[in-house]
Amino acid sequence: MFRRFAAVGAPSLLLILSTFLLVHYQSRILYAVWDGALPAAWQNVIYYLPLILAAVGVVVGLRMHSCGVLIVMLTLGVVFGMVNPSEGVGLRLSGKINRDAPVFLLIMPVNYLLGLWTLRHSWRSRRGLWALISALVWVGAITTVAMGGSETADVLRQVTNWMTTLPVDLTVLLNLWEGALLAVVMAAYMLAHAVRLHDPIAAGLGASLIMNLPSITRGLDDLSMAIVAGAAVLVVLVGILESMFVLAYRDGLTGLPGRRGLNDMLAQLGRRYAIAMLDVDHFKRFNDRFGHRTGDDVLKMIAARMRSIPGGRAFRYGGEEFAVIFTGRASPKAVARMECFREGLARTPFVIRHVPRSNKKARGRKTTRIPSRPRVRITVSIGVAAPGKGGKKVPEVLAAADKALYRAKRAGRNRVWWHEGAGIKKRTMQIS
Ligand code: GH3
Ligand code: MG
Ligand code: MG
Repeated sequence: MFRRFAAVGAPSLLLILSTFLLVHYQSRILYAVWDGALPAAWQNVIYYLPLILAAVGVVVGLRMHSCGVLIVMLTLGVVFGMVNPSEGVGLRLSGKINRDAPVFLLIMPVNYLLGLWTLRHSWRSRRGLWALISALVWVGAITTVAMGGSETADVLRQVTNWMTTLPVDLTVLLNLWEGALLAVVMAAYMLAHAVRLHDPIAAGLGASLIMNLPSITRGLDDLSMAIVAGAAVLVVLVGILESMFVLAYRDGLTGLPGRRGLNDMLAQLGRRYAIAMLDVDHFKRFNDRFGHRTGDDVLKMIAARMRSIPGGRAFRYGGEEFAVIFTGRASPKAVARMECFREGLARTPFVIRHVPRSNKKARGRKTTRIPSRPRVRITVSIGVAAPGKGGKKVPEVLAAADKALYRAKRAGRNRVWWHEGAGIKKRTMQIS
């Protein structure tokens, strides 16, 4: 659980922390640097930065076909773009919204939630289009009210009047601290969602919502506002980058790094390593009997167990084949550890929860009656190889591990075979 949280939430947490520290101390540090070093025109760039980043985010959202990203980026761009400058510097689209107006409380949590729910929907789908229109109408309505009266009190009064016409009393949301609390609760919901679904974009959204807190609860000067706004956009972009990394390197079913990750690691290996290739025994037969979904569960279970092989890094090689790389001091122990893994797996029966009724092959076989929650023994065959004294190259070691695996299959499956040293004459030893 902690590893999952660290994987999806660490970049966001770091950004939150550094932004808050920067906002707390920036006046002294940044102004001191600027005063001597930067020409005035460049100083202004930072005020434009949130809008530039939000525009990049809109382009990324369009490219990803993600309605959620589009909603959040447009919301951040419009709201921060319209905030009133306190010292008359920097970019504001219209400069109409008071910086302490309740727009943040009303717009951000609602639109972020819409964004979270439509992250995987195209803005051209029906649900996506409705969410996008609702988000924009919501931003438009609240900013129009906020722009109608320049005083915060006026805005609050107008919105409160409108809210009292509703069947539920929502006016408590307009109090700064209760509103901020709502934003924190929603951010926690987004982080929980991120950890559960391993979704770094949701983590970015939660973090971004927290970034808005200083704008909600305290009056910020222009520079702090620009930093907070920039960070609120940036943390979502970091989440998107992280999710692209996950897409490129992680296998979607098992969560293990895939072929690309394996190739990267193989390219970085030193002199001492061992490669184990693992293949599930008779898996086609298993799929035919219990269905592909249950087959997928088996692959997930094997991957979860492989994660805890000591000293080894597991990869999904493809299909029902996996690879484990041992480096440095762990490599001489590779065979023993793979043998231990094989034995443990074979000893633990796999309980099948859903026996497919519609599986024609399972039904057609009249002689094999399947009990309601059958326990099945899953076994794997493993081939291990190391460069040995001859100093074989990585492709040769990979081929040797593959060959050892083939021999393990031919010898009857559910066993580990080991192939070491240079040249084909070297003995292939059966360990189990
Ligand atoms: P052997 O013991 O010789 O390895 O026999 P096998 O049946 O495991 O080998 P074979 O190569 O004939 O079949 C591999 C099967 O693995 C076929 C395919 O349906 C299944 N498979 C590959 N990838 C997946 C997957 O992602 N999910 C599921 N459920 N099955 C998969
Ligand atoms: Mg295979
Ligand atoms: Mg197989």
